[in-house]
Amino acid sequence: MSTVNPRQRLDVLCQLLNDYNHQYYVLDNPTVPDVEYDRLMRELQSIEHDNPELKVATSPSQRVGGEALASFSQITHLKPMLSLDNAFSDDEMQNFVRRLEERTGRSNDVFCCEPKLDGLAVSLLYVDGVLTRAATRGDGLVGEDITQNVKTIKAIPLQLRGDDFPQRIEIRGEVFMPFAAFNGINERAIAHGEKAFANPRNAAAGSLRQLDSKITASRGLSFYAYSTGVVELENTPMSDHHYGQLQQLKGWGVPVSPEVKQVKNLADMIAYYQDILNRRSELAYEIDGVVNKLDSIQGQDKAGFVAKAPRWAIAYKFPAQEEMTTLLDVDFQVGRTGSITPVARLEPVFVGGVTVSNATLHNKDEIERLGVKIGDKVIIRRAGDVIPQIVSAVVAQRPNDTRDIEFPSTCPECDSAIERLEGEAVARCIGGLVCGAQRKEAIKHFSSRKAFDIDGLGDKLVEQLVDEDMINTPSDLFSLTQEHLLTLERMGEKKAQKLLSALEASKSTTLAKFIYSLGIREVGEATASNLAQFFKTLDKIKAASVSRLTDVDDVGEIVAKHLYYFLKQPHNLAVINSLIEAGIHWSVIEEKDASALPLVGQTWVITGTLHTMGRSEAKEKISALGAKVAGSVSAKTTMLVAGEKAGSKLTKATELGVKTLDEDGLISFLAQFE
Ligand code: I6G
Repeated sequence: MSTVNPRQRLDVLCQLLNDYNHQYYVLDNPTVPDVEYDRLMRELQSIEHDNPELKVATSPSQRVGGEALASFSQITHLKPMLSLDNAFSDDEMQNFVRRLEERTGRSNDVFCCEPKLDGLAVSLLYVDGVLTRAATRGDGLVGEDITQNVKTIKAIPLQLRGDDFPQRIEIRGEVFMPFAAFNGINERAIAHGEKAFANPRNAAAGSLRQLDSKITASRGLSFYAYSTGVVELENTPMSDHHYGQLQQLKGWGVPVSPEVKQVKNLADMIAYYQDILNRRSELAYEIDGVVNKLDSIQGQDKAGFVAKAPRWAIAYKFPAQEEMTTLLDVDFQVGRTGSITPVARLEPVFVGGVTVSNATLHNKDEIERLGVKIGDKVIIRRAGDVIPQIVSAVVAQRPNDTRDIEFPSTCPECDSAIERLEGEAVARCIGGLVCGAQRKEAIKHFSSRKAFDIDGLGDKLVEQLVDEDMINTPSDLFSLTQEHLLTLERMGEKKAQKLLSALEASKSTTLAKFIYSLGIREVGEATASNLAQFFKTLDKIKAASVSRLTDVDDVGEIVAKHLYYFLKQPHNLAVINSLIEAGIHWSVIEEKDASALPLVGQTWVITGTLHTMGRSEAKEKISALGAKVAGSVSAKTTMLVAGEKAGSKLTKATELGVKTLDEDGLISFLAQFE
């Protein structure tokens, strides 16, 4: 039997874990799934636990955090950490270039541009390649010692790579929290009735300033370097250009933004700003502008500094994404599943390029957390495509005549009771289909594109039909006649005929779409498709127990219970039966030898717009080849189909190293099986 030498195994593990981090954070090319990284980390920790004398300061096990501190000590920066001047228009950028040229007497200089991350500036000191000290910016002269916390950030190397780095080098950059980590933390906080972070910057700051570094370790922080501070060169000359220095940092294993670009002149800087602004919502992290720097270090020295900012750099800021306005009122909306959502009605305000007059207040806990009252001045925030949020109430400017927000005790639509189950943040109307709002939402969902896709049946028409008592359930749609429709306002013969034809055409569907269209809680497209593939018939799904339902991919205990109870309710069964009586049908799913299908065992995800076949068709084709089609990207995803305007899923897939196919790629891929 061969015995593994712990020293040798420890070296191998350290090397592997450092390489995996480097591939992920610096080369943007992950090679192993998280589970494998975690397994190797546990093995390393176990060897270090049994052989404490082998543990070194640069061990990747430092990433998990250590003993909590009583307080942070202070660190005086070796060189002040400056701030940046801002520009808010092309004219201000033009002034920046003009002043710079006047000052340096140089023209035709190259600039270096990169996104301005909305995080926290930190200074990292490496001595002989080892991360020795890390500090916050503080007031620019004195910061806090956050070495233990920074060591938990996987993007930051504990040891520089190669052997040509300076003996002492201070690296400066931004610690930030990617949206994926931010959303996860906030979703968990809200679900547990805890305080959510207002934005990724606050979340990054709160996570970095934790006395217990284990908390920092759990927060998914990341880092990009943007400059050097003090450098003691020894025999390693740093590049005489900023861009070149960033490439050197990258070579030593320090992550640098992949968006860094050298440009020739003012027009290029403005074009760069526009390009990044256009792609802002595709980035995996929050930015608030771009930073432009004179690329030549000699030129920078000539330009010098004014007050606390360099004359050779400027932040060209994006239009504000936060604005102040007044909370006029709060309405309570009832969703398809009875969820009651407070919606803030606001004095219209222009934020980040659009006029906002509504914002979500999520739930009762959130209203209490914000301590907001009707009539208050509030700060509104809009980030990417996220629904506008109220960040805070401006209590200092509270008028005398504000009113408390009263959460209703009965449904504002149907007066049924409202219940809030234990452990849930959401309150719900228990009225089911008795509730007009739920009826409307259920029918809108039923006729939506991914469900029955009924052309000409828009939200307004559904509301009209329900308000006129012409339909109560989705199955009533199929009893509509030309005479009924013609009694509606703004309904002509042609329009009525078109709608009736669309209803007729929609009768031929698939079992997956049928299940999805029923609007069962937590049963999205992917789950509906998995259920159809697994059970093959509706009768088998109806007969399945909760435990049998959990045998289906993606179906956990909660989803199984929602399904089970939905399919036991007599009024739901009545709707299903009348739909089938109205002629809804789907083709029989054949019992194929599933193990013989080419994509069996694979998990695919589809995102973005697919112009040729549409997402539903793509999904059916991929499922028919044996793959599971899931709704979210994880390390287990085999392939991401990324159509046009693919957003966060594509970013995540890239981060995780998941393979991707664009629409053309998918079409050629599927062609081989036709
Ligand atoms: O606060 C900053 C953010 C980004 C910076 C900065 C930066 O470069 C991309 N660069 C400098 C030189 C300074 N602050 C002082």
